[in-house]
Amino acid sequence: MTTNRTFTMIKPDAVENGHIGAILDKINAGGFRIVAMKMTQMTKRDAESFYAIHKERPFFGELVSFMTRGPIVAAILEKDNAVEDFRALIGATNPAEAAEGTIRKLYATSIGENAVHGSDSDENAAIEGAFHFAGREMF
Ligand code: 3AN
Repeated sequence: MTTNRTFTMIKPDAVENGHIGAILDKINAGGFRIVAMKMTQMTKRDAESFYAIHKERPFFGELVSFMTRGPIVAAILEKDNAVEDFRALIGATNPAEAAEGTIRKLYATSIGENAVHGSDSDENAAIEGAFHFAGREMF
């Protein structure tokens, strides 16, 4: 089943570099409605749990320390075909391979510090959204 929601995080690098506003502009211009949003900081335990699927990957430790080093902006976004359209808007994982005009091309610095997260499936969008937000925080 396809749902119309995805989950995103503006990651610590983009927050540190002052790109929250520019990234939210791209999200609005891309036709996404913001269903839920907050600035927060993940604990080590949060990040290890959120990225548990990557725990055997060589970059797992680096990923956890990066994602916990400062605040993030977490949000749930709504649009028809949200997961796929948002991944197109953010661009490839590696900014060097990301298409012109994508959020990662514009604001990411490396494959590890790549400015934004976007869910890779409807199932993960629901899991990741519920990880960060209670039902009463979704509008
Ligand atoms: P995406 O975020 O595009 O779905 P994934 O799911 O393959 O990419 O990776 C999750 C996160 O892990 C990435 N956003 C990035 O921060 C980090 N990551 C992925 N590949 C590498 C790598 N080769 N070296 C360091 N960090 C990586």
